[in-house]
Amino acid sequence: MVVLSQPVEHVNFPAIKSCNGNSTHIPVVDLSNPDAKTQIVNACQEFGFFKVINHGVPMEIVTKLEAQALSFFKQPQNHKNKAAPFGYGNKNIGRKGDTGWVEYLLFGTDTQLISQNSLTILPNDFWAMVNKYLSAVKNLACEILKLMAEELNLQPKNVLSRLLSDKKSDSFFRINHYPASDRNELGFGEHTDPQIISVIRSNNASGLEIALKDGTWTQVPADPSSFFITVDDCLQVMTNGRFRSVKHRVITESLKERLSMIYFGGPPLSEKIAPSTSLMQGEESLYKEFTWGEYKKAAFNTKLAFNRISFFEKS
Ligand code: GA4
Repeated sequence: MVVLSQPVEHVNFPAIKSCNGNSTHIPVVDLSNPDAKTQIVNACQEFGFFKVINHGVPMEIVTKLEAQALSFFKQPQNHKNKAAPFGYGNKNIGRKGDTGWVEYLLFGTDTQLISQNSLTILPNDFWAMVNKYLSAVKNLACEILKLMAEELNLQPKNVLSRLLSDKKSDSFFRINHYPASDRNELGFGEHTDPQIISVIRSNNASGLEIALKDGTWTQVPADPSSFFITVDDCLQVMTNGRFRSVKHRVITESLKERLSMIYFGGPPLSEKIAPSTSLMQGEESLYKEFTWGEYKKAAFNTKLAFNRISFFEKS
């Protein structure tokens, strides 16, 4: 008999069909390969998504943080609810009524204030590990953005990575826990991420699916030792549509709990986002210029599945 760690409440959760069996080859970028930058750009154009191996992030940090997160999610519901002011959420996503078979912790990457105030619920050890993890994945994201800029001939080389390494970078971190269930569940509905790039790491439970260029969905096989990268809305705009912000969703594998940790690399709020002039070479800009603050405000007031880039497309 399988004992589920969470009470099963299926109210308002319709049965869901995953794209089972439909799996395409997901591009893999080996960061130790001298061709990595070409592989990255090709993957961003074709898929807006790729897996990274030989990434240099110590697995010890990853597994320790994962264990701490799981021990938090195993706490009684009334204890976890006390973490709501510090980013805990259960089944509700965003402000517009979206729901999913997921509980999560979501906070800005500047964790100093929140960690000081939440110590009775989320211990010091947890925050120390979050900070180690964030510094490692931010470095990884910056390395990838540098390689991208190099391959696209953008100057200076840090033109993309500086947006994340800036002290004022508005980046987020999310730990999603999808409890085991007796059936497949819609864990996190289809959406694109609004930021520049996101770095995803999950345990050995599959569930992540991405939409291909032709609109069909494909499963992403789990690989706990690798990271997955998504191209987000701002990067689609900065490349004038060369890169695609990838639509993705999570449909849980039944009977296996899934834990994923996602770093959303965003620019400072005042940063102007527009297609890079050196990429345009005579072509028309597809988008109106905006600041990340303006985009974020508009984006966070939409339903999850909404095409947010459409607000800023030139007609
Ligand atoms: C999707 C990517 C990140 O998880 C997130 C999400 C955010 C939230 O959970 O508050 C949003 C969603 C995400 C985009 C549209 C709005 C805002 C939920 C939602 C319905 C943290 C983010 O940056 O944008």
